[in-house]
Amino acid sequence: MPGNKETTRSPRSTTNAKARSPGAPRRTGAASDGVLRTNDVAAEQARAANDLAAAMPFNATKASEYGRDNAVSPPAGAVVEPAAAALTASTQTEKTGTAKTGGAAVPGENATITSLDRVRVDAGGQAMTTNQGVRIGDNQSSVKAGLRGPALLEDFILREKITHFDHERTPERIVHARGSGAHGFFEAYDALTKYTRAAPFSAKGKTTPVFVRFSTVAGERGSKDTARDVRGFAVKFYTDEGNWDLVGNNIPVFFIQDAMKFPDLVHAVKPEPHHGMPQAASAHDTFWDFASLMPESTHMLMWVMSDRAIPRSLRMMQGFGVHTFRLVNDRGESVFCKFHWKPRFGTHSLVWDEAVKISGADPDFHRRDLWEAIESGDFPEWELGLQIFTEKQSDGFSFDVLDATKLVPEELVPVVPVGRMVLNRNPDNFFAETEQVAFCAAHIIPGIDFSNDPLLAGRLHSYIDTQITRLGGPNFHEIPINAPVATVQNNQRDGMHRQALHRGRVSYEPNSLGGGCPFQAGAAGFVSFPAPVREDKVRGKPEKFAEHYAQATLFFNSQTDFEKAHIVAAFRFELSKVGVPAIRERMLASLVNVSPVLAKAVAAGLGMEVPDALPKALAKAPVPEVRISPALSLMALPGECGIRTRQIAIVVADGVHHASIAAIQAAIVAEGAVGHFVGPRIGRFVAEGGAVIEAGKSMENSPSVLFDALVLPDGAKAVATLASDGHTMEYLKDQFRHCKPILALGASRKLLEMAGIPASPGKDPGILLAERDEITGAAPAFIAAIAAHRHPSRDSDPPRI
Ligand code: HDE
Repeated sequence: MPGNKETTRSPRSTTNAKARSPGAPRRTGAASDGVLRTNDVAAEQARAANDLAAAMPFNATKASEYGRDNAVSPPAGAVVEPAAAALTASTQTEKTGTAKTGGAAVPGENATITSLDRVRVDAGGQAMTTNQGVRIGDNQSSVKAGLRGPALLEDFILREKITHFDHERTPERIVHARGSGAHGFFEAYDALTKYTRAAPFSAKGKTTPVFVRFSTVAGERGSKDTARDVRGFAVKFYTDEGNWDLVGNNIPVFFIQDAMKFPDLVHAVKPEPHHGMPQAASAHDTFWDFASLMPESTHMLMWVMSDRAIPRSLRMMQGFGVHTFRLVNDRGESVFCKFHWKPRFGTHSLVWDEAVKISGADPDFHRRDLWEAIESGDFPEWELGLQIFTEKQSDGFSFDVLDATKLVPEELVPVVPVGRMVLNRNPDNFFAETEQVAFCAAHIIPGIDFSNDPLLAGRLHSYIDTQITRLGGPNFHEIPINAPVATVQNNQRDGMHRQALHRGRVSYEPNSLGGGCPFQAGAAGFVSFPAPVREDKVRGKPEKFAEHYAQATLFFNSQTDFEKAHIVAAFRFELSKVGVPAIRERMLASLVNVSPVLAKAVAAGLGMEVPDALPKALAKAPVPEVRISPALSLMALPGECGIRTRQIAIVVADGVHHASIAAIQAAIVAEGAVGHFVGPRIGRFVAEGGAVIEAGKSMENSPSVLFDALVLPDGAKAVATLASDGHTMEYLKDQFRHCKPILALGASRKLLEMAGIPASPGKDPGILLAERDEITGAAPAFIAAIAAHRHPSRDSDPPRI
């Protein structure tokens, strides 16, 4: 009877289903039941299997496939324990192992999962071999008919090597191709079982391994790190109930509302198809053509034109799940939720001129920064926070929580901290881990579920679909970095590059020949939240989605003055790169709806009149709950780490005053920063009293944009050398323009004067002067100036020097 749980799980078999144990002598024709039979192994096995099959006379859970109660609380599958393990084996020889086969399958275990140790390779002390394990005698020359003769086709070693090389590249991701990854863990502050049964939140202090990949969106795999772009923030939680991927961005909203428009968006922002330009940039006609015709993108555009799109470090940006998700507890109750990652190092950004110059000086700037921070034990860390609200509550909001172009202001629903994530290990191999990792928005676990966000729905399809091409087939989940630590057991079989050796002949369910295994987990497994749906089937959008500007205005008005100025400058830059004036004008008309102040400033920067406002899709917008949200400014999260991991350039040349630069280096290193000696060239320099200083970097190979702060040395001879080197002025001017701290010791204040840098003590807390014997007093002020990250009072557009 449907719904009757008592009848759904069959009792364990008591049948005497005994199998011949491998290695035991074969029975002769005379069996114990007195019947004379051929001693045929297949028939013998079939008889033994019959006992197992007979223990399941009917499909005991069939009746429970029907009705609502069973849908929300499905029964576990029926299981019969075989009388002997060999009954469900692929082969009775399963224990006759060699060095290759190993032993028999360990009951219930899937050896393709577990830690990455099983695939780590170390060549230390080993001879080189082919892929077939044959030792290679000579890796220098190909086989030829005579030393000057033609190379021979039989050279399987050469051909294997070249063939593998020819196929070393896999297709890059269509979007988010450029990325950097790291391992770490998530730790729950407390049990969150009131809201969710999700494994990572099941107990206070519980830790779950994670792999994180940060990325830019538009650029190709080899593109620069510091492009103006959204950053991907994808976290794979290897939970003990399966993998959960929180595939988010560093911006809490998105450009579009419906998955239907995603290919259009991506085609618009990617290099233009006729000439393949520009790389990793939105500053071109097709992007702004699309954006200005899609007013729902305006809110996201505000974020992308802000300094959020040029982070100082991947370690210094927020992450967001973007969509509204559901949390579901073990009583089947659900609330809505938004995911937030807040960096312990604070939210800090570059400025545009700096980002442009860094992309030439070090296109791997973010990848290097992440790698070096982890290598030096300064582990990046984020706090996970949740905005939790009920569906009913959200019905009353002025915006629709299913619309990914809207955020839920923190002033409306606070962010509750629930745990922390620490990245404490770099990958062993970039390709095997960072490149082959496959995230999927559909990878969720019991306790988490989807909302009806139509953008999310498209993502649930897209990720697996794209991996099939990118990673060469449907078995990418078996690639070690993607394999869960929870066991994987199902009846999916075969396909390209299959690794699992499934034991036995059963690959279907229901079955009796495998003792019913693997069986459905019932209510202990993933059960979809039974969200009611009673609507007409339509291709359309809800009315509330028609409001496109209120949160763009909220974002702009919540920024500090210099953040607003940077947004204006970014729009000016991007639109100035648009060749078609009508597109510029259309975009400006859209900005009028965000803020007349913004539109006027951008128009002035483009030498244009402010046009009439773009007609709105919704004439009368609902009154927003929040008009200013301080949390939307980068200034809201200065961080808790002071100057830890900051990179400081200490310029040196022959004749520097040694003690003062040694003292300042010691002071900043004591605070966890890195003090680099940078010379007109690399190598050794002799200080005033004969002491030697080694410069690991030069002004040529490491321009000042790569550093967070600058120290200029005392010492007349050194200052004279630096004054005559053209690099020095660029060094200083960039530091000044980018509002970064400069400490000038003793005679080096002359260099400030030469660069036109106003050095009146006290006026700009980021420009510090000190004599050689004043380091003890100057160091704390310099450290405070670095911790402040930027000194925006110096910010002027156009730059003063
Ligand atoms: Fe993605 N996205 N996306 N996306 N996305 C991909 O999957 C897609 C969206 C995000 O480090 C692709 O494996 C569609 C929003 C990240 O490997 C692809 C839609 C958000 C990453 C794909 C979106 C994201 C991707 C490309 C609209 C923030 C990189 C390669 C319906 C919440 C993950 C791949 C990594 C990657 C599809 C929109 C985040 C093509 C169809 C919104 C962080 O499947």
